[in-house]
Amino acid sequence: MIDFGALTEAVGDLDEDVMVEILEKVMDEGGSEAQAALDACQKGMDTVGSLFEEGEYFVGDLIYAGELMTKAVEILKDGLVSGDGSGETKTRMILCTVKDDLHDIGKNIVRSMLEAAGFDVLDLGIDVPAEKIIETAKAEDIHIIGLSGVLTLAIDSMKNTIDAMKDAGIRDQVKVVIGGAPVNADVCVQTGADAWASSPQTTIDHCKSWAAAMA
Ligand code: B12
Repeated sequence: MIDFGALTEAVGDLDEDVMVEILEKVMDEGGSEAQAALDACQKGMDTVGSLFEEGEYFVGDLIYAGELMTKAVEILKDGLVSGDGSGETKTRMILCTVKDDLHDIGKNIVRSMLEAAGFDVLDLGIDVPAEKIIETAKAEDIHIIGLSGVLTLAIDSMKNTIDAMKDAGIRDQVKVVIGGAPVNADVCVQTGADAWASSPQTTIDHCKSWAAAMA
């Protein structure tokens, strides 16, 4: 029996030893609870964020929390990914963190899971300006774009990016899915994206249905 509350607490307390111990137990038991464990870790990151806002934690703690989350994904990876894309022609897509935002842990998780689901993901990295995304989509003939952002100001960057796609005349030819902590249905409407997701699985579902319609 996995104690997910203790896992959330360990991440919130930045207690690497306890976190690793619980995650290894999840994998020793076959990894079927890997997604639930990831969700528990993500809740722990919310605690870290709140303690940062309250002045209890500092930027160094955020950096360490990021390293913990990366480690958590490394341990859980085999339980998170359900590969079914091998052998098929892979749909290429772009994924990146939008301009002015440097957070990439969530994006990297989404990338790993999209790849496992059979997508060929062109990861443009962090703090990516609209021009680079548009240039790449045109040059590589890409029709699915995932935009990630964790800061509130990332919402503006997402909107600006999608507006720039309209100005460049490619908006009708691409599907855009957005994600990250501040993203919800309202933000989806506000930015003009086609879809939004808060979990990698929902992201995969959107991208798969678009890829099927484009095939
Ligand atoms: C770790 C962290 C950092 C690390 C990031 C390391 C890294 N390599 O990413 C570092 C130290 C660099 C950092 C820096 C800063 N941070 Co910071 N950070 C965090 C923290 C604690 C965790 C973020 C995280 O990784 N969460 C875990 C991941 C897995 O969750 P996720 O990103 O939401 O991803 C999931 C889903 O959203 C979805 N998803 C993600 N991407 C995508 C994309 C698509 C297309 C789809 C469909 C789905 C999807 O799937 C993922 C998996 O389930 C958050 C607090 C929090 N609760 O989020 C603060 C937080 C985001 N940071 C914050 C701040 C203020 C900062 C700084 C300004 C601090 C400073 N004074 O310097 C800088 C900003 C730098 C910048 N310009 O971006 C604030 C943002 C406030 C705001 N509302 O804008 C937060 C909320 C903390 C807080 N409560 O104050 N940070």
